[in-house]
Amino acid sequence: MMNGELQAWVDKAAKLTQPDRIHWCDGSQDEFENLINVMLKSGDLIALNSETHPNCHLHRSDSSDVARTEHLTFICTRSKVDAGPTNNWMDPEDAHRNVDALFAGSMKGRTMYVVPYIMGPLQSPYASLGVELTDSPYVVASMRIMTRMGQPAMEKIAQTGTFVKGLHSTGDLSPERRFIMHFPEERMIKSIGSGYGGNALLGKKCHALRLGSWDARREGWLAEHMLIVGVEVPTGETHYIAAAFPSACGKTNLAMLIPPASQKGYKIWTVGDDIAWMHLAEDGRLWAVNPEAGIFGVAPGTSEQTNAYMMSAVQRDTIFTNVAVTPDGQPWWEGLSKEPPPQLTDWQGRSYDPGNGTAAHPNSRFTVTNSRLPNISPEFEAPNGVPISAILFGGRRASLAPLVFQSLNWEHGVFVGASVGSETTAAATGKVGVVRRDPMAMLPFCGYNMADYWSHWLSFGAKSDALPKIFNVNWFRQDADGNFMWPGFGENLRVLRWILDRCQGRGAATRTPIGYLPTPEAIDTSGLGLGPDTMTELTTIDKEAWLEEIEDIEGFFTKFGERMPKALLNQAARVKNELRGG
Ligand code: TSX
Ligand code: MN
Repeated sequence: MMNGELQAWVDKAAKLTQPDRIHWCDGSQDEFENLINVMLKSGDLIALNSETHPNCHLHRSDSSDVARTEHLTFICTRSKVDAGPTNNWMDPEDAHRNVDALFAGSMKGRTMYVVPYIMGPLQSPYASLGVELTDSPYVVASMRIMTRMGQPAMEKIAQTGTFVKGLHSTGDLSPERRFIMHFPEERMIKSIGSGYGGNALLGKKCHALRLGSWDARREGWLAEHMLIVGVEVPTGETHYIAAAFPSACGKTNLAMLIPPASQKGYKIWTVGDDIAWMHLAEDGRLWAVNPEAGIFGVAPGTSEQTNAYMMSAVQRDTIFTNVAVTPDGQPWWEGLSKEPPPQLTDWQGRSYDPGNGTAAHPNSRFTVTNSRLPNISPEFEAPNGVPISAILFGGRRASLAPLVFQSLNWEHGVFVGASVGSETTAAATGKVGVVRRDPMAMLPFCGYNMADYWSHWLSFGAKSDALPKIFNVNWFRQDADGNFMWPGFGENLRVLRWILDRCQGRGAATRTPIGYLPTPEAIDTSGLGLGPDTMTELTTIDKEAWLEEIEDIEGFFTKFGERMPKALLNQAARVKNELRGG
C-alpha cells in the first residue's frame, strides 16, 4: 500500500532537486551496512579500531559546519507575532521561494533517500510520523540510530496518512546558502546547506521540539527539552523525574547518574537524555515518552569518571563526528583522559598541534542507540510512557541560586522555568560567566511565541491536582576562592532523594519568597566531608541579590509585550514584595 500524498511529495521534491536516483529506506540491517560501505568508499566515514571499538566509525564534517546555526533557523508562520520575539521569522511564501531556489538541482549526481521514521515508541498513541528526504548518507545512517526508521514507519504512514515532511540537502555546505526553515502550519521542514546533526537530522530538534511544541499546544500536551530518568529506591519502587537544563550543565550525565557506593539500593534508569513528550492522563498525572531512539551526545568531558554508562555504550556500533583519533584508530576527545595520547590526529585530520586549538572539536559528538546503555529503562518502549513525579529546571550559577528549591505551586513553578538562566562557559561563544536567559532550556527550540508557550504551561494548573512538583537545582555554586561547593555527579542523587521526599509529603523545608528550601540537615551529606557552613550557605538566599535577579527577569519578560501572561508578571511582583518583607 502506498500513501498518495507521500508519493506526490517525493515526485515534487525530485523534480526540484533532480537526484540521479531515489532510494526508499526500509531500515534493515543490510541497508545500514550498505550505507556504511558507500561512505567508507567515499571517505565520508573512516573505520575505527575494530578490536577496541567494533563497528565504530568516524565522520569529519566540513570545518564550517560543526554546530546548529541559530541565526539561519527560521519559524515561518503566516503571522509574525506567532513566532514571537525570540525566533527568526520569515513569511512562508518568501521562505519557500528563497530555499526552493537553493534546492533547485541540489541533488544532481546524488541519491535522494526517502527516510520514513517514527518519533516515539512504536505502539504509542503519542507517536508522531515523519519522512525526511535527504541526499546525505550520513544523515540516513544517523536517523536509523536516532529514530525508529524504516518499514514499520512506512506502514503506519500508509495507514494514517499524516506525517511531517522534511526536505534536506547538504547543498554546497556554504554558510551563505544555509537555511533551516520550519513551517509549523504545514507541518513541514526545509533544511539546506548543512550536514550537521541538529540542522540535518530533522526528527530531533526540528520535528520533536519545534514542530512538536506547536502540535503540543494545539493538542494540549507538552513537547520539552528534557531528560527522563527513573530513580529506583531501596524498597524497589521507581519514581520518574524530567529535567531541563541549558547546554553545558551536564544534562546527559544526570540522565545516566551512577549512585556512589554510599547510596546503597538506589539506581538510575535512563528513559531519555534530551527530549520528553508529556501528556496529561486520566489519572491527572503527566506521563512522558522519549520520542527518540538514540543519543546524539557531546563527546568532550565524557569519561569513566563523569559518565561510565555512556562510555560503555560508545564502545561499539557508534558513529563519532569530529573527534580526534589515536594512531591505532581509537577515538579521543578532551576530558577522556588527563593528557592527550601521543601522535593524535585532530578532528580536521591534521597531526594534532595545540597551537591549532583542541584535538576534538568542542561540539564533537557520538551517535548511538539507546539500547546500548547498560541502564536503559525497561519502560523506555512503554507506549504510554512513565508518570512524572518531579520536573527539574536548573542552570550554571556560581552564586545566587541555592543547591535546590521547590516552587510554591504550579504557577510559581512555571515562573521558575521561565526564569532559567545559565552562565556561559568557555565552550560557548561570547563572554565567560555572563547569565543568559534560556526559559525551560527551550529558547532555541520553541516553535512559536514563548509568551504563548508559557500560557500553555500555565493552563495545566487548572486541569489537574496531581501534576509533578517543580524544582530548581544548581550543581555549580562556587565559594569565594572559586571552588565548587557541591561535589556534583553521583552525589546529586542525595538532592534527588530530597526532591522525591518532598513529592511524597516528607523532607524538611523552609518557605522563602523564592520557594521551599531544604533545611541544612534535610539533605543527607554523610561521608561527604563538607565544611560546617557549606550546607547552610547552599540553602540560604541573599535577598538583595535575589531582588536584582527578579528585576533582570522582569526586564527579560518585557520583550514579550502584550502576549506576556499576567500570572508570571504577578509572580515576579510577589517574590519582590516578599523579599522586601511585605
Ligand atoms: O555533569 C556534571 N554534573 C551533573 C552530573 C550528574 N558536571 C559537568 C558539567 C559539564 C558539562 C558537573 N560539574 C557537575 C555535575 O553535577 N558539577 C560540576 C562542578 C564540579 C567539578 C568538579 C568537582 C566537583 C564539582 N570535583 C572534582 O573535580 C574533584
Ligand atoms: Mn539538547
